[in-house]
Amino acid sequence: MRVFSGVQPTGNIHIGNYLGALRQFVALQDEGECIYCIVDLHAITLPKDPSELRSHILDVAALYMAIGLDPKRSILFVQSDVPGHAELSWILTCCAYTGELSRMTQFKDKSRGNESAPAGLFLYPVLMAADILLYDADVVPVGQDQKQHIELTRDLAVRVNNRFGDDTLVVPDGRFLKEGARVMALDDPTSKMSKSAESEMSRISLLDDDAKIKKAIMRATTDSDGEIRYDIERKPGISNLLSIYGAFSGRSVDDVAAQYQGQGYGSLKKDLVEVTVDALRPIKERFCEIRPSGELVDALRDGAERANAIAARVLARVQGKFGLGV
Ligand code: AQP
Repeated sequence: MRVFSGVQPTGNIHIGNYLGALRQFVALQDEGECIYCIVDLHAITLPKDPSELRSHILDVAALYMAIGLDPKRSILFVQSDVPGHAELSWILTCCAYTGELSRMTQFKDKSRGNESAPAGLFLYPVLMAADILLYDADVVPVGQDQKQHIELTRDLAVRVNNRFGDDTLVVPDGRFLKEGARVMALDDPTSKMSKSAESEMSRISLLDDDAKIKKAIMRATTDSDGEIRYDIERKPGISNLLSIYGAFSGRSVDDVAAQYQGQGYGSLKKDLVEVTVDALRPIKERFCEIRPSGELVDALRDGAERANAIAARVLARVQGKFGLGV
């Protein structure tokens, strides 16, 4: 089984990225050949400061390793170091329909109907499809927010295969977690937690210090009925806190909710601070060792070489089917 996934270096990885997707990356190392990318080409769909981008690329790489990804077992690399991503993306762009791309909810959210939204934002899902299909990936561990993009990837693979034969592209499956698959913003539990949201209080980054973690959780938006139960529709704030608690402690949300029956929101929040601080401490400690070490860049270079070898084979196969080149 081959596994592929990626993270955008658009800021510090937050607990939504971690609980929704990255936790699975680590576990999947025992199940198959894993390829994990830092998708910097996706990060420039909206303007980025170059030195900040470079620094975020290395931060994400160090966090990959800090959460337990082993560069010897998994291939860890930076997307722009493998030219095949952009090349396959163009081929797939020629197979994608403008109608299906206009229906992508992430494009609608980020462009908000703005005529001068970059075309890269519109084509982002095709690049994501290319990222996955370039490695003949069978499984793609991602958060719930990527479900629509995975469907498009499958549709494109099937469309290409219908034209050129089933041996052209592998049709991948998304792998979604149940607990923590969609972590919501702490200050607005109706929107998803996001790296690029303006307010720092909306998220907890894996590198946040204990005081910031405490502040964000204790200030998290809840409701006024005082009852601790999981009900996303009526109680999105409390449900989000229960879900984060459950995911970090390996317990079900119902189990956590039962423990806090009859208690105030303050005690749930206080304990959640402790659970979160304890979960993030070892990650932060490993990050501080890995980030300044030269091994980080060596691991990414080695990863890019291994990724390129696989990507070149798949790309040549696809180009051949399309009749490209001599
Ligand atoms: N709130 C979330 N809950 C659960 N999973 C999430 N993911 C993102 N946000 C949540 C999952 O994390 C992985 C990496 O995401 P990404 O960096 O590639 O892109 P994104 O989904 O656009 O993440 P952000 O944090 O919202 O970044 P910005 O603000 O830059 O757009 C993906 O598997 C994603 O599903």
